[in-house]
Amino acid sequence: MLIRRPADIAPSEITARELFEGRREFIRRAGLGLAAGAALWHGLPAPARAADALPRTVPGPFSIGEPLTKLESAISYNNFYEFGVTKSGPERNAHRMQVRPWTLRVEGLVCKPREFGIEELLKLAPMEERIYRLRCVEAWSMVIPWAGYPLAALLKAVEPLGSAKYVEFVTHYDPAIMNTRQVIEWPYHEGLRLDEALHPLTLLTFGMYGELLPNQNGAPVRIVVPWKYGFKSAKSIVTLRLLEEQPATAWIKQAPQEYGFYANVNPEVSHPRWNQATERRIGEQRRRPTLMFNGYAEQVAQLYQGMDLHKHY
Ligand SMILES: Nc1nc2c(c(=O)[nH]1)N[C@H]1C(S)=C(S)[C@@H](COP(=O)(O)O)O[C@H]1N2
Ligand SMILES: [Mo]
Repeated sequence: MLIRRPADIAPSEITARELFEGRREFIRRAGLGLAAGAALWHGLPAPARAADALPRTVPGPFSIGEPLTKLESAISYNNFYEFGVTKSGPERNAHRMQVRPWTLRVEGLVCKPREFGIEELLKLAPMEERIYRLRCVEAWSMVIPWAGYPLAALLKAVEPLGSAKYVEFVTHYDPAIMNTRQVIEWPYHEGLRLDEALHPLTLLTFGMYGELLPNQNGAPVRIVVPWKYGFKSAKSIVTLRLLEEQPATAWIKQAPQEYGFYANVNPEVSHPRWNQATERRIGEQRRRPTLMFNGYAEQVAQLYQGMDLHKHY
């Protein structure tokens, strides 16, 4: 299902047509079960959609025209350490997580702290499909059609105070179903500077390939920050906290000499244990050069003007 897309075909047309064949397989592998059945018709002249299906998406900005990673790879080759440290662990184990009901709490330096139920959150802003690269610090990358809307839409709804400078994400942790060995500190936590969080590329993400997220990809709601290494894109988030000070993150606590707060994809700065100048697109044999800011330099380079990115890695 390697999709080569002529420039004149909208991503929405491609996903409706080409992804249809993979959809049965998707639902089986992702364990989405009956509720997702109605969403089979996503993008087609359709009967009523189930209440808990992904809302209809519109094509969003910033999509790239590169071949999509095979669905089968995107849902079976994952990093989700709470469900195991191997790539196949999350697909095997993440079905144990209950993703309904689910609430996301937004708190800290905001005028209107509150909880959002997942159903309300799904409808807060128009759902877009955006084809983004995701590049892991381990030097592999994927191209995935995500579904979501800018995180800025949620932040605006709670009205950040002038003193808010950072956003911290805390993800779900349940020792009864997740790794209890402290591979990294649980719950997994990550953060962004407020201007990064408000950037229109930063996507509050609910789906992929036209369906709700499979658990192993961070259901029911995750962040996707496409110009940063994948570890910034926290999965299965439960709390979003606005702060004045830069939050400590799970990976910085784990290995501060290897993982920085910014984690911008940067081919010019080596990871202490490996070079970061090239990457392997999952499904390809050859290595390709890694692009500055994962190819999104035009959109985000100005956020880091005057910063030494060798120091702020
Ligand atoms: N909660 C949580 N979120 C997480 C991780 C994790 O271990 N736990 N791994 C991160 C890393 S290292 C990567 S590369 C991406 C992988 O996302 P994907 O499996 O959907 O491709 O998720 C990120 N989000
Ligand atoms: Mo990663």
